[in-house]
Amino acid sequence: MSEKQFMIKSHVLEKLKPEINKAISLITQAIEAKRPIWIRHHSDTDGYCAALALERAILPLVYNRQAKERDVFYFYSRLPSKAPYYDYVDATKDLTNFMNNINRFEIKPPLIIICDNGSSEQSIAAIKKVKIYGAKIIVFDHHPPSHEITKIVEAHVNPHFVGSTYDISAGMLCAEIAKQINPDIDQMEFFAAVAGTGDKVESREMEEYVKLCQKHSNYSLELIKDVAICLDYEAYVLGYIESRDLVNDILGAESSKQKKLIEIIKPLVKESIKQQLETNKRYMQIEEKEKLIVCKLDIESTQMFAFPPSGKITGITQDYLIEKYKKPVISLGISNDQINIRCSRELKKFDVNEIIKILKENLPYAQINGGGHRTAGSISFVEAAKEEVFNIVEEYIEKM
Ligand SMILES: [Mn+2]
Repeated sequence: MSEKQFMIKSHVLEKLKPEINKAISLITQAIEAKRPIWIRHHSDTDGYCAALALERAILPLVYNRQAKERDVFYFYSRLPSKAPYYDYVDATKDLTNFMNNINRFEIKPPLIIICDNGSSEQSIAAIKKVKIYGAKIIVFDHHPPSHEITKIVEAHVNPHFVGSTYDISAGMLCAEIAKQINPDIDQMEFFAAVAGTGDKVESREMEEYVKLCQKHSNYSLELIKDVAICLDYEAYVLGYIESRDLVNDILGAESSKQKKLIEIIKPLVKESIKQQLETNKRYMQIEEKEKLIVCKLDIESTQMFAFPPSGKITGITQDYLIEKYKKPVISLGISNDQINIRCSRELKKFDVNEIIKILKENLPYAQINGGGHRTAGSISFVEAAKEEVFNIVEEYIEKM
């Protein structure tokens, strides 16, 4: 295993190698032993790329182990999760479904692979619950991780553990892992580039994947961006549905279908984002400070449809303001029981997870929840605490 090369050169990937190898051997052992493999993934572009990369690698190997084609159905499953963690409700559904299979068909409990979520504390109860019934767990994530998770899962791969906070997204990581599981698959550099684009990764690693794509005549920069936004939109449309063919075709399993799908989806996305930006520009409140711009947007009164969702509405504003002012921006999308936050990465001291910690300490009655990355995340609370939460967030921003 150790002689296998990654698609790109990266110190982060090299340092992750022992844990990656551990995860890969668990996956290949599961396939050999006819242990079902269930993939759970965040339902955004990065999460889909991560899960579909693994699916491309794993599914043919699962087929090879089955005498009858229809049996594959019992040995492989992939489902998106809307929550940014392994949701307790999703885990309970998984548990119910795999126990039904075990009781009916006498098969083993699954190896559950959680992609682009699963690293944070909020996943602990869900993971412990499915483990009581014999499931094994692998987590591939790039959100700030909890060491508790490492103690309860079979393998936990997360770049934070080797000192990298935002160089490699879950999709980039899983594209590499998929290629090592099954070297026969192609398109993995493309999956990695689309994933990184979806999660706005700006790293040397990201540049390498884009460079690899440019060597390939079919993967233009425009296609990478188009697929990233189309996948994001379809993720919202699909919700909890798998839709294997559709998402695979958007990623280019069948390129003629990919082209037709992009032709339909891209104008829909562009139009809804354009309309939302017009609304945001009119109703956002801008405060120009010495070193930064602070933008407040009331989501409750500016959101028309479910797409773009509140996080994305905030992101649209953020992108627009960075472009306009050429200095660091903090955007707050404010709902009655939630604040979405986007912050320029130059503001090194800013950390959404730190704000959450402060809020929890100061407002123990507000049911503070949330998380995400350092500069992009959300905080939820009981509606009654809106003013108090907002004051503390403002105080925190004052210190930047
Ligand atoms: Mn991600």
